[in-house]
Amino acid sequence: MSEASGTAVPAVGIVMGSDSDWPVMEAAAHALQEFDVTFEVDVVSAHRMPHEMVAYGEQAAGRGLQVIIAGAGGAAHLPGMLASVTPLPVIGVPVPLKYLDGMDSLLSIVQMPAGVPVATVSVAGARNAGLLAVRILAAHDQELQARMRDFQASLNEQATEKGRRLRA
Ligand code: RP5
Repeated sequence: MSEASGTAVPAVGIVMGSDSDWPVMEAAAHALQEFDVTFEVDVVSAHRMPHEMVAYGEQAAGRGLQVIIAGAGGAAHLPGMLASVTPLPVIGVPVPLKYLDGMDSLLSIVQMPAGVPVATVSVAGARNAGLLAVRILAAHDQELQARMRDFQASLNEQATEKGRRLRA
């Protein structure tokens, strides 16, 4: 799945350690689609294809990507290792596996050493990863920022309506 059209460079790179992460990670893609943000999707395993992983991170900014969303489960080193070789913002998504309820993934991603930040979302929080990427891009895109404000207003309306129903 890729929204990148022709030779145009997408704004966001969504990568994951395995295709088994996709059922969690596709929510990031859907969030980006809602805002018409272009993206690419790939498997870049930190442990099974380390050289390709480093190459992806080293080339990302030069290719024109602006944000990387990286998801992995278990010993989830992909987001942190990408952050170590790219100047781009990296958003980490802890993918829950069969054991430990995603705590292993969460702690592997969130406990980064000072100087190498990864913006870690909640366990299986790929939708928020996509929305955070939109916000980062919107900092220098007034039209995108306006759409984010509209989205936030819609959340407010939905929450307000829930209270209205409860009170009725
Ligand atoms: C991690 O190992 C991947 O990110 C995935 O969450 C996990 C299991 O991978 P598979 O064995 O399903 O390919 O690196």
